[in-house]
Amino acid sequence: MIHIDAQPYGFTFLPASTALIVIDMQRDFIEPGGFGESLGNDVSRLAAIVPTVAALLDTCRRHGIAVIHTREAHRPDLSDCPPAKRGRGDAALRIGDTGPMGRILVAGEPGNDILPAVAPLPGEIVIDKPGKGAFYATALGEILRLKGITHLLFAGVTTEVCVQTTMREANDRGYDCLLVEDATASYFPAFKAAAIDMIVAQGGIVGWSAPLAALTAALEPSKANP
Ligand code: TIU
Repeated sequence: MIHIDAQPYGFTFLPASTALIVIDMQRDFIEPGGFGESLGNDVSRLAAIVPTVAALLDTCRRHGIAVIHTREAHRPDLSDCPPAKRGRGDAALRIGDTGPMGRILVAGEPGNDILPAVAPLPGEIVIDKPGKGAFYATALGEILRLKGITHLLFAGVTTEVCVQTTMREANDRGYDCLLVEDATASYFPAFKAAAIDMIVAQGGIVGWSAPLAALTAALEPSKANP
């Protein structure tokens, strides 16, 4: 058993029954010209976590923790994009419109790719999801069940939208969930802080939170205490 020093109390898991879910580390959210910027956000803040997510991926891969990536991605014909989602707000570029990185939030377009620094390795599962939560209208639940996964680690963007929505979906499905707090980011720092507070409040009503260093110290104690 691995024990992580976490909020609101220790998080205990077995690597063989744990998966890392990396949420939506896509150009559409992290680079100018994509969906995130079309919503009026300053996307520069999100790029800061890329090295931490890359280090988290490396740690999990070396310790036999399954890695699953998600992308917020719609079919080219937008048949899986509710009109209410496409119509929300007053964006100049909407989902499906053509921007500098191709069609906004559409599968297969350059902007929909995961950033090379945190790209999936061959054999790692990639879930395309039409919603904010990764369980809605995807095979994620079935894939986790078949793999015998009971514990989930979360990273990616944005903390209070797709990451928190997926953690809440997972929590209701009976998974123990830990947010790697420096491997997630929001366009709004106050929202990230509030999301973490909400997750760990009330004895971990949604789950746990800890920095990557706490996970690394637990998995590689000899490196933490040379
Ligand atoms: N807008 C925003 O903060 N996020 C999203 O629309 N999707 C994800 O969080 N991936």
